[in-house]
Amino acid sequence: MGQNFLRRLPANRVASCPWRFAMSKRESKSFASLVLIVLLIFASNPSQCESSKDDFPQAKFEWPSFAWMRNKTTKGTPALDLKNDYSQMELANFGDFDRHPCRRVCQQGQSQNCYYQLVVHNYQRLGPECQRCQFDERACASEHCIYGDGVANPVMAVNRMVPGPSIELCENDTVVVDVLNYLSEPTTMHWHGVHMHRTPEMDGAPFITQYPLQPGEVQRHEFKVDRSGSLWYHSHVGWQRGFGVAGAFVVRQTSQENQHSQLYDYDLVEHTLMIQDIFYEYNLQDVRNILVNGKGRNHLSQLPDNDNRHRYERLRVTPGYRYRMRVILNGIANCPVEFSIEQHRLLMISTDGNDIEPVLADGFFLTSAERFDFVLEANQYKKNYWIRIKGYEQCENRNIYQGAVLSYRGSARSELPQGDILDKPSSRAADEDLILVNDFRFKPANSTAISSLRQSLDKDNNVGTVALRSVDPVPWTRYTKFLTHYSSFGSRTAPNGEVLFQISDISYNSPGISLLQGRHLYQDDRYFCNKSSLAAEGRNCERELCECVNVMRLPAYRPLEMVVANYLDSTHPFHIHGFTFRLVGQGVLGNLNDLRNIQELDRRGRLPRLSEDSAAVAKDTVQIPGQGYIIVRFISNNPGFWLYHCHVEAHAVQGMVAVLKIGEDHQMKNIPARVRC
Ligand SMILES: *[C@@H]1O[C@H](CO)[C@@H](O)[C@H](O)[C@H]1NC(C)=O
Ligand SMILES: *[C@@H]1O[C@H](CO)[C@@H](O)[C@H](O)[C@H]1NC(C)=O
Ligand SMILES: *[C@@H]1O[C@H](CO)[C@@H](O)[C@H](O)[C@H]1NC(C)=O
Ligand SMILES: [Cu+2]
Repeated sequence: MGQNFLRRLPANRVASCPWRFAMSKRESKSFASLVLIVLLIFASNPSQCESSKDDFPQAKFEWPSFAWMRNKTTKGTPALDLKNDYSQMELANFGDFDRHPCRRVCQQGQSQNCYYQLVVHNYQRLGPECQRCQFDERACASEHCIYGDGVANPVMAVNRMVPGPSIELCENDTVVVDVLNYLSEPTTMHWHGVHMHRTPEMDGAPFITQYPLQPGEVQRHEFKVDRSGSLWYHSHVGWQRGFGVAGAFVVRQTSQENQHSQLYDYDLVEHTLMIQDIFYEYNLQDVRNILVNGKGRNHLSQLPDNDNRHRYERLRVTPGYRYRMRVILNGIANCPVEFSIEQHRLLMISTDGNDIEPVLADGFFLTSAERFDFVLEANQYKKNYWIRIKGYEQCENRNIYQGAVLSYRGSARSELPQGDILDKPSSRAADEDLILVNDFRFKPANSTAISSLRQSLDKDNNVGTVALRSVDPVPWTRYTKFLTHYSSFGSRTAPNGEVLFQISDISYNSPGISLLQGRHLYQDDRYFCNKSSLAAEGRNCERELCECVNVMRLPAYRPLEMVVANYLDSTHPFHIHGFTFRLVGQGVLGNLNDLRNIQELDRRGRLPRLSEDSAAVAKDTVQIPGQGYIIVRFISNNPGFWLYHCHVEAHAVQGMVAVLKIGEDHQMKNIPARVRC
């Protein structure tokens, strides 16, 4: 690509820096001094002098430099002597938010401004703070101990926690979060599930809605939380959320507005479970364990699951009460999980922060980035019970599972449940009769059955995602005309043998100019690509490897429909930023490998949609079954550049990413044109 995609750039800039130009000297100077001022504020805090360097263990891991996107690598030298600087910081800066004033019972008309500081930094599991935890479970609660599974490993922590501290607030609050980058590589923070209406520049997508935050820099995020539910925050750069940069972001409603408030007695932050699959050291491709709120069974040992040398997360409940629990999967590998609790049924009430008609289930599945909330009724004997998490696909190949403990008040406090985590439920119905929600295991395609929506789940009892119903009707009628866009998830082997992942036969390459900030500086037609624009240039992306800035331009304020086909055998979690969509179709097609075939099937009515009188489930992340498809609908009322990608990290980093450009430049929020090298 030459320079001809640039649009009327000031000549001095073009000359000094072809297309990834630096901030002007003045800009960068004032930016640097801002950072300096912030750091000085920390440094000038008198109490910091009392915390000696010993408070902060020196990480013993040497951080290599990663390719964090296909054409971006991390910088070798941090801007500051970070180890030194952050050991000087006051410990209070590393707090959780348990006593934050915004953590409160939500009341009508009492929205607040909520300030948080998130320090993102290199750290480790089983550091010196944890030494006694190996021998004494109570010591695990010691401040800043990240026990993990008892295997020392490098992590990237938020305020010395993995997962990071939970942020809890009320709908309509205004959030101000300062993110301080004490990593040795760039970062950004994404607020998964927040639509960022009016603040698209806060979405945290690197080179899409902002430039990454360099080591030593601070970024202030300020936005209104105009919705409720179990949301979360996570880094959107490379593998950082795999190293731990993620946390819960729970937005509550007033009890009058909460349609499910009658269904439970308690909604406690300690009942939020963030599940994450982990790798060891820097072997990013090799999944080694699953952790629940950063803890879990050590799979390297041969000890039985209920050996008291393992450290599990414990959820305490009092008999006779009903609890709302929130489960978030910060999935890194291709490792969907099945969640259930021994001897208990779960009343499923919400997914991805969107309330659903309650479904009583024995368990549910999650693919990466999905969330489910359920109500647990503490109606069993006062004992300890296993919360069971079974991994599938890559995790199943390595027999990886995990547990946590549901502990009734009145049972022995530190005891573990009897038996193994994945033991079959003893007193309950046969396996066949269990009801599992959000099952991803579809039967192989049967072309004669394609036109039935209820087809093809592994077990007839199970409830597929598309069978869930929202508590809110869809915002359209049977007369609404949708503009349909077809795309596909697939993979391709590059000439050098590397496996790349693709959307619509294109592997995404990150641009050099941030699309939102620089949109007046380039010409769309020259800067963006899509399959048809490449075809017009004579390239056939079905045969050769196409890599570019894959942008789909779609109109704003229109009913849009996306049909996304999955050419691969395994399920992939599809996520779009900026919108919550309704899932109106999901199924298996078989090996079709070509969008033209899918369009043809659709033309012949073989990809059915739910009718408008069914309140299709609202989600922001949904699995596309292996060799299957999904159909989602939304009103494109949020102009901007919104990432659209697979939430499996290895796939996203290897190109399974595209951008939705919703609306025209002039319809988007005015943001100072900005370029930066
Ligand atoms: C938030 O704002 C919306 C729209 O103004 C309003 O309907 C809703 O009641 C508010 N919620 C709370 C908790 O104040
Ligand atoms: C395919 O589906 C049809 C209709 O539902 C059914 O009659 C047939 O037995 C199925 N074939 C297979 C191989 O499952
Ligand atoms: C694909 O690119 C062409 C040429 O730049 C453009 O006219 C068209 O709108 C693009 N299609 C989509 C869906 O963005
Ligand atoms: Cu994927």
